[in-house]
Amino acid sequence: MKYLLLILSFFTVIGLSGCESKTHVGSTHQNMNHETKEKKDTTQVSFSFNGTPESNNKVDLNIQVNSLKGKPVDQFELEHEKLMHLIIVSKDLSFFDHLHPQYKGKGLFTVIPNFPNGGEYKLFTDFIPKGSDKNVKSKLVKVTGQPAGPVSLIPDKVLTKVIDGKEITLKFDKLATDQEVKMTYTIKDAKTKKEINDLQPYLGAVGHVVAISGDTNTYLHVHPMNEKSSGPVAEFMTSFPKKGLYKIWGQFKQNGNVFIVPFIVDVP
Ligand SMILES: [Cu+2]
Repeated sequence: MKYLLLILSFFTVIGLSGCESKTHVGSTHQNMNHETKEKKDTTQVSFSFNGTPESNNKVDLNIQVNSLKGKPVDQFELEHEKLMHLIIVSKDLSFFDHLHPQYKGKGLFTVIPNFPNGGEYKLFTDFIPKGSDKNVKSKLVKVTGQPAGPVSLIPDKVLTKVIDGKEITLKFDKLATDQEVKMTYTIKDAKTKKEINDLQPYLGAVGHVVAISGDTNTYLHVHPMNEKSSGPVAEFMTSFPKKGLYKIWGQFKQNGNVFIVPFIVDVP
């Protein structure tokens, strides 16, 4: 066990020195060609519902985290104020939710997700078992109920949006795969165009960003470089492992309200 921990901490050091950014790459593909950035998963996770998941019907979701040998993992480290983060998206990425399941002990987390429609959803969970590295696990689930009309993924021509009275602009220093890409959000008041500088920490940082590829196989959970900022700028570094469409959700907080800013980009 000691040796395993030694090996794991060795990988952690390598992982951090090889990649300065706070990007976490997870993928449902086992044979990704990104071993250098891919963190080693040390757990197996099972997702189960107490009943049939159905739109607009409350059913508990259980997420059980076990070691690779099948024993419950019972200690976790806080990651941005929470023991577990759960991202739920519809298969077409039109729906997004970010939840924090409650820890019940012995590796079991529970949460009541809200599925607005029937159809397929992908769940992504990330967590850090104590003494280990960040693990990312995902699961595709079918939800019964009236399906929503399909929404196709069309890249935004202009990366500026007005949400909750705020005008948010996203800029990339470049859009390319396999290299560090800097993403800069600038947030202004939509009416007065004044820069907003009273953003509140959301989960201990100025903002959070999740990016998911159009095929839902790639999941990036990115934390800001300027965590302590209160606006108007929030900067993130990430790396897109493959080309194609991504939907990117930025989450920020002002006046006690979290607002979500979605953009769709095509990474050449
Ligand atoms: Cu979270």
